[in-house]
Amino acid sequence: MFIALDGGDGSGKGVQIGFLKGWLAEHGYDSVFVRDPGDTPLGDRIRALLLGDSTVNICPIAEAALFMASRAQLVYDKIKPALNAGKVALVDRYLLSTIVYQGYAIGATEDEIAELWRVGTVFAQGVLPDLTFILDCPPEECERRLAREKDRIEARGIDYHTRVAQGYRLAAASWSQHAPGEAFVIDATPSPLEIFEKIKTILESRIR
Ligand code: Z5A
Repeated sequence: MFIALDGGDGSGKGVQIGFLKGWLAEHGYDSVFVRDPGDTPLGDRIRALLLGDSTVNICPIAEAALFMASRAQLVYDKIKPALNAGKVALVDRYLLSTIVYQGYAIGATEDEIAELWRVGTVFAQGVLPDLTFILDCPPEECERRLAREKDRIEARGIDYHTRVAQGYRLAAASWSQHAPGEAFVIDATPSPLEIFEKIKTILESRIR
């Protein structure tokens, strides 16, 4: 089974992934965890370029292509082998992030969004999550939670991140037109344990 956690930066993905890893281990599931972008030698270099190096100008389509290239390697090196071995693959962000950050948040049209899903699916070699949990958190609250230096994308300001939050809801609403599997929007403002209860209930009803 392939499970993705997605949502704005600071929405609490890392905390929920910690709970999920514990739950999976407790219930005897062998799992592999990866974060996107990164987690391969190529992906880590692309990640540093995309998020860390503000001296290199990257145009929007190149940015989308770099995120997709990092993911292609991650699928090839880690996700496909894990799934083929019968393990649960757990990812922190996936193609949905590209659809939202490089699509909706920059004002892409519905046709462009559909094209991004299509090309993104090719780069992901057709390997898409069975279950996607979207942590829905107001950008102002996310920003309050993140008391650290901002990366290139985090530094884009509140308007961009408001479009990111809206983009997640739009993507969830049109999910079945573009992707297999199921996506669930989870309110990320209650306590971490309350959020995990909701995720766990859905997971228990779906996991094989
Ligand atoms: N990006 C992209 O543009 N296109 C793509 O295709 C992909 C990614 C794949 C990757 O960032 C950046 O790349 C990201 C999108 C872009 N940038 N932005 N903006 P990353 O991997 O470095 O980090 P992140 O994904 O943005 O997440 P994060 O900063 O690590 O945050 P998080 O994992 O969602 O949250 P957290 O670490 O679990 O929690 C943050 C804080 O909030 C922490 O102090 C927690 O204790 C606290 N927290 C968590 N839950 C709660 C609740 N429920 N209440 C109160 N406080 C909480």
